[in-house]
Amino acid sequence: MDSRIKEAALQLIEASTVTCLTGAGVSAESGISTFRDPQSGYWSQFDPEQLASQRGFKRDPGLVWRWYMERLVGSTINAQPNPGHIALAQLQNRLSNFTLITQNVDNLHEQAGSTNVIHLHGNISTFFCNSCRRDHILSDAERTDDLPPSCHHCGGMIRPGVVWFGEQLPRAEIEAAWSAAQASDVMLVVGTSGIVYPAAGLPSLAQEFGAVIIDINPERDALSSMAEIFLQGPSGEILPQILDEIDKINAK
Ligand code: BJW
Ligand code: ZN
Repeated sequence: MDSRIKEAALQLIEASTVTCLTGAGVSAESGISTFRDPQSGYWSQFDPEQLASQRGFKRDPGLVWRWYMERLVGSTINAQPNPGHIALAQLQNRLSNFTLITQNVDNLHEQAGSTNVIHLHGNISTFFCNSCRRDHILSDAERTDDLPPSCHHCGGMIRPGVVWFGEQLPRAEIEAAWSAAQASDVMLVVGTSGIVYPAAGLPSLAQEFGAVIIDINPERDALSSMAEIFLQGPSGEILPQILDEIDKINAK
């Protein structure tokens, strides 16, 4: 493993443009459940279509609302950035042209100090009306309600500012992510199962355009097989080791 950490550090230092794509796994060590882990993942308790889709929201708005409010408290009030988030924020200062793209709806990258983060799937702390799409500021009382609040303008249901299955990703974010992937010399992929498109297509796009893929994940999967460097383990342990190695090389 040591030699692969060194190899990853060297690739990152030598790259002119580095892009990082993160998924739920980077926040797992902050106590936020991933989506597809069989023991603790959200999808082990619920059908994704039932919760993260228009159809699911219309069928049972209360269930979807309570699920998001529980996750809002878990990810914004109770969770802190872990050493993986902190190392990524430090990498931004060490490497040239570093772009961080996340599928996560928490704000832990920003809390760790990362800036200009591209959020492909939105943000769980923002809200808008599912009918007229106007923004909504959530009150404390609304957060603890069993049903979604009503829009002050049209009476429609308020929903979290996240991207559900079947919905378009925000155009500016996906275009920025696409450009960053195509320009990358190295793409660091951290804690994602690589199942959900279009985000899952970014590593292969970067590779087609010549990028070296470094994948960090405790589990082997399709992404680890296509990666030039696979670092098996939790990102909260591996990313700080890469950062240390970069600092050692730079100090020589
Ligand atoms: C660790 C760790 C540790 C654990 N350290 N790692 C092409 C082919 C097939 C289907 C499609 C396609 N293109 C589009 C689709 C349909 C669909 C899709 O992809 N479906 C697939 C399931 C097959 N995509 C969409 O619908 C997207 N929209 C779209 O494409 O629109 C196009 C359109 C065109 C025309 C009209 C209309 C639309 C939208 C996708 C939105 C995804 N939304 C969610 C919910 C967001 C809100 C919320 O948070 O509730 O986003 S789903 C969920 O999955 C969430 C995540 O961001 C996303 C990705 O999950 P992620 O991050 O990879 O998590 P996990 O749990 O899967 O993996 C965690 C990983 O961490 C694992 O590998 C662990 O091993 C690892 N790990 N501990 C490091 N300590
Ligand atoms: Zn409205």
